[in-house]
Amino acid sequence: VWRWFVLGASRLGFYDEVKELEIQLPTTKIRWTPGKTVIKSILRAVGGRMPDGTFTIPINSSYENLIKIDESKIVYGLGNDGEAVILEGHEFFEGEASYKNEAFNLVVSNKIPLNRTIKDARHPMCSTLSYSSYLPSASVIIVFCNEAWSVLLRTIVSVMNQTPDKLLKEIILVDDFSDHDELHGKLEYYIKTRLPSKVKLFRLPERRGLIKARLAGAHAASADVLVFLDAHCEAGINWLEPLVQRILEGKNNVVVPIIDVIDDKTLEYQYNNVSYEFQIGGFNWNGHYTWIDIPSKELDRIHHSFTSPVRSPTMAGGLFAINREYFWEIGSYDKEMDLWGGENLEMSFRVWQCGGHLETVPCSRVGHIFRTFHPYKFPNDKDSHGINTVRLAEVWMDEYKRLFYLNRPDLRKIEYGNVSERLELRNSLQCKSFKWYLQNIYYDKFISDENVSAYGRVRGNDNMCLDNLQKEEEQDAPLGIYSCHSIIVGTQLFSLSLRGELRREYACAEVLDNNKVMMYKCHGGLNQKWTVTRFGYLKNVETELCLDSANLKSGDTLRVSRCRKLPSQLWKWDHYLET
Ligand code: LR7
Ligand code: MN
Repeated sequence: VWRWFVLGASRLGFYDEVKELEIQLPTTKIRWTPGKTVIKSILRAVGGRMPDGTFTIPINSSYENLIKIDESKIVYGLGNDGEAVILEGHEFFEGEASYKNEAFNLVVSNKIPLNRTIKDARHPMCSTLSYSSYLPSASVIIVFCNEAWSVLLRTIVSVMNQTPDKLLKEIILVDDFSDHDELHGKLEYYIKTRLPSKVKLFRLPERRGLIKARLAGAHAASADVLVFLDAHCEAGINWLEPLVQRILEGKNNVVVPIIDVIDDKTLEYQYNNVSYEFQIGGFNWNGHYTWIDIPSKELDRIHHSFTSPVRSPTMAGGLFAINREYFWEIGSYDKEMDLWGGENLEMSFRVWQCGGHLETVPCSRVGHIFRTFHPYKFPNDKDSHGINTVRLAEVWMDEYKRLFYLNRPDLRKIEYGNVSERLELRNSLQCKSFKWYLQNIYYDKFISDENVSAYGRVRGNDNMCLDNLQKEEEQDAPLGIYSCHSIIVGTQLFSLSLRGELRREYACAEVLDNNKVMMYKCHGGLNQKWTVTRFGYLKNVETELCLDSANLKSGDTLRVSRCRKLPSQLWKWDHYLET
């Protein structure tokens, strides 16, 4: 039981064994119920700890005081130019502890001024571009759920500082039912006293997820263009102009900035100022977004320019700009999608298939704190990403949804609601097929069961199958062996391409000097070529050795050895295709 002593508040006096406490301060109302530690931290911040374990709060505590306390933690100039901040002493440990709640170092963020400077991360050619004098205006929409104060505020302040006043019609904040206390009265107070009136705050009456929150923001918005940002971003130099310029050039251009990394531990603004190379959006057949290199055909199309918009098969989802009318015409979002995930691929496929363009605009850059976990809860542990992805697969992927389900057999029978409205939308917009999208937009995407001679599980001796051993696809990982699963699951899905690759989505099997077999990024080299012989061998063309499971147990790495008709060298695929 905590005991609270409120200085100067004779009306409240000294409490012992408090079950519930409500303190009415001049501008604030603090409610505390046992077990609610958030409030304790506010009291601790405002008041001081007494030797007997009680706390004191000066009665004139107010949002103003709370904000003054925040401001007193800021170190002028710290983190300027996007530089890394490294903590020492007790702050180091506090920072580490904050990471566990926020998925980034909040102590660092609290010390960095909200208006810190960042370097110009753009390619030097970008500063030679000029933009129309009739650029469309923007409503910047930022949704948040339990976002940390200083990071949310820095996002807002950086947008205001980096955007010409004339172009920035409004900043629309949508609170997705946060329960952090400081995001309530204190936020309203801050907006009223510190920010211009074009910053508007809306609140959802219940937790609805980022998709519905963005829809609410879009409904409230009135500028020519909608710009969506996550609530932990920092805008770069001239970030908005090239985005809205591109939308001025074509109403159906949906555009994304280069998303730079703000380091989650030091808040360093990181960018590549050597080659200025960047990646664009792809997807994995398991339904997840991924970064991919720009295909050489696309680089040729833009004549290897550093400033031209690059066609992107998909977008990450959090940071993009779209003409406001076009947003509604093209079907906004699937409003049945819950919480988090999938809406970015849904919009990407929809935009391309229904006649729009999705592009990365390299002269626009925005930093984003990439977090390694979600600092908010998913009610009932709902797999919203999985379910949302099923919805988009059912609506947009046609027969190619088979590859998604092949990788996610667990989602085959999941309850995903009704998609008839979205199918009607697809119909009324007369959108093209997913096959068209794969042939014309994501033309270098590997399709596990097309242009292959075999695919599925690759079964060897003793019911053992080839397996990626859960090692991440894009990393160099061993080709493993594991007991065959009863159905094809992602880790055991392999293809033998017509080019002779023994491969998965990105990685191809190749032989090392020590005869071990590793999965490396496919490069078309001879050591990644394999043939299937009449007996069922998998023979590596360069070494003329055969894949062999002799003396291996579940979880081991495969090897090759001299081909000699051993049972451990025979491999049977689930499916063989006519070639
Ligand atoms: O239930 C929620 N309600 C919310 O309001 C969950 C989240 N949110 C808010 C949250 O506070 C944040 O401002 O929504 C925003 C995005 O959530 P994040 O930051 O937890 O998402 P993310 O950055 O991990 O994930 C990416 O994919 C998401 C899929 O639904 C969204 O599209 C995110 O906007 C998107 N972020 C980016 O594209 C930034 C680049 C990262 C990458 C790749
Ligand atoms: Mn994010």
